Amino acid sequence: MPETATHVGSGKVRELYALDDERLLLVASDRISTFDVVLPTEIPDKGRVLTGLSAFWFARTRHLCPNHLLAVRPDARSLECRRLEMLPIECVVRGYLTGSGWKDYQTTGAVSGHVLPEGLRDSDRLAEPIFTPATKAHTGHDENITRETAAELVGAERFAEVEATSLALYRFASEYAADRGILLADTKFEFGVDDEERLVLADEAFTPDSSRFWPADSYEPGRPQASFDKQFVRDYCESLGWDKTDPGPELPDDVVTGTRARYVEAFERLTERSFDRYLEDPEAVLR
Ligand code: Q0Z
Repeated sequence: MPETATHVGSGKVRELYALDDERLLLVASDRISTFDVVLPTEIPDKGRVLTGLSAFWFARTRHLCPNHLLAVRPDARSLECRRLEMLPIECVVRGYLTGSGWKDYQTTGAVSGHVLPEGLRDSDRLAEPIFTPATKAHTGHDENITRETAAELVGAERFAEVEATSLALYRFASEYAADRGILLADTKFEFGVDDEERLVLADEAFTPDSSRFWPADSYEPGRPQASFDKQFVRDYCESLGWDKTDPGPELPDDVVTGTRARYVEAFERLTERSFDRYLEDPEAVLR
């Protein structure tokens, strides 16, 4: 009998289904967002690239933290996962100062309570990666919170554990990616807790939707960096003078093709596997 999946949630570009009491199905669509708006044009295989990358990183970081991954489905865009009790914070690690971290630093000299040296520029590399937790906003933007506030939300002991684990995961993946020409400027994790109270990495891991991917060869601090995956889309949207409110513009074929190629390039550089091979045998990315 074919199993039934109950829709339980939607992200901007992903869907979540319950398979049973213990298992979820996380499905990555080919939708793309820019300037916080989901565009009407899809990028073919984007969801498969993100699912494959996430699965790859879950497999390769198991020595640092257990994770929720149970299986990659044959469609190459769906992950079967263990259902967990999720922690109510976003766990962000920043190795470079940009985005909301750069914004907070300019206003206050600090990010999530980490007081940083004076004189830093947009996109500067930090001397050490910092853990900058954020709230889970259901509407609008996540807001950076202090480590103290995060510790109140999850408990001091659990906080110490998610901070240390997040930093270890970031150090591992950012070093690996940098060796392959991709800077992971920052990344966002979500953790859950299993029925034995063990901390488990959940959601997605080191995808271009949960991390900033920058091409290492054009990195130049002092300005915003080109995005490894979305830069053609951003440049095209900027060229239109679109006001960045919904609905966004349709993308022309050359922007779609170029963007798909960048996603596939990120997959192939990081996994050192052919993307076509991934589509033929998705679970091979775990080995
Ligand atoms: C993840 C999300 C998405 C909408 C809940 N293993 C898990 N156990 C329990 N809950 C979750 C997970 Cl991953 C969980 N989200 C984020 C993902 C669509 C929301 F694809 N929400």
